Amino acid sequence: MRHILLFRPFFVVFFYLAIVMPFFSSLNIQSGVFIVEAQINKQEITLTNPISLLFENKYHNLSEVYMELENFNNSAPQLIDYGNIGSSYYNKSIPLITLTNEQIPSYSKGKTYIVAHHHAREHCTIEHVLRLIRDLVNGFGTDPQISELFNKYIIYIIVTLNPDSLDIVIYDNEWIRKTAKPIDDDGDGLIDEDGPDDLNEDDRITEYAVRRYDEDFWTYFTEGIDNDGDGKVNEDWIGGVDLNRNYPFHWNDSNADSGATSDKSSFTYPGENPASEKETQALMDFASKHNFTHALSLHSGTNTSVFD
Ligand SMILES: [Ca+2]
Ligand SMILES: [Ca+2]
Ligand SMILES: [Ca+2]
Ligand SMILES: [Ca+2]
Ligand SMILES: [Zn+2]
Repeated sequence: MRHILLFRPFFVVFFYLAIVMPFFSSLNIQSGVFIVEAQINKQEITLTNPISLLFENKYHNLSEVYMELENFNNSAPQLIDYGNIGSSYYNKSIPLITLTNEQIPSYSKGKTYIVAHHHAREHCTIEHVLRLIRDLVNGFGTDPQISELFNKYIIYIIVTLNPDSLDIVIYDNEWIRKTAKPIDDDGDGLIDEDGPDDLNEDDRITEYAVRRYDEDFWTYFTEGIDNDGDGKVNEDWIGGVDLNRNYPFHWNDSNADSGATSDKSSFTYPGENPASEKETQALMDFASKHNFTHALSLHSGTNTSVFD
């Protein structure tokens, strides 16, 4: 990096003398690289400062997530782009926020992406990136390190890769992990017919563990009844596929840490085929379009950073 910075002025001068000046003089246009730099300095970036969350003290549902991103984008359009990388099984937008100082050309900027919320119940990662966007934007122009991030890098943030699942996990079943795509987990011809039930009406699905006196392991159950009378309880929840097991890399590989299973009711069911899910394909297409130097995939459950 230090090399590049050292030599860049020479390169710019060379570039200007050898290519830009002849090009523009041939067009008889009084412009060039240095004029562009001057324009950057003249323009002011105006922010509704500081930007803040519309829904500060609650977990966001999906429409609230979209409202936050719209509001961010309107508050700092010169630092934020709001788009999507595609759509989910139920055609919900998979939202993409792009952070950079848009007044500085992007051709030399390093690119990083952060993806949140593969797993439904790990939606605190959405809360994390919403606050990350807010704090980065608010730090621009006051915090030198954050300003440098905006000037030299482009940070892409996929706010939820699994938008279909968010309202289900907030309003219905806080334990779901996979996508909301309807799948017949137990092969009885009915789809998603027997998920957990809030029997004591406390607005939660209680999970409990049972251990027999002669066993040394615990078995976990979720609150519910046999909704379809097949003798099994909670055997076919809403959804779905484990998006984080659906990538082609070591897909359904019993030798990989992620393991293998064809059990559709498993929390780690990897789907029918590698990259079978729209959401997986959207992220792969997005990643292949850019030359990313870093990528972060956010999950929750343990306080761990895993580097590859
Ligand atoms: Ca079924
Ligand atoms: Ca199901
Ligand atoms: Ca049942
Ligand atoms: Ca059943
Ligand atoms: Zn996860």
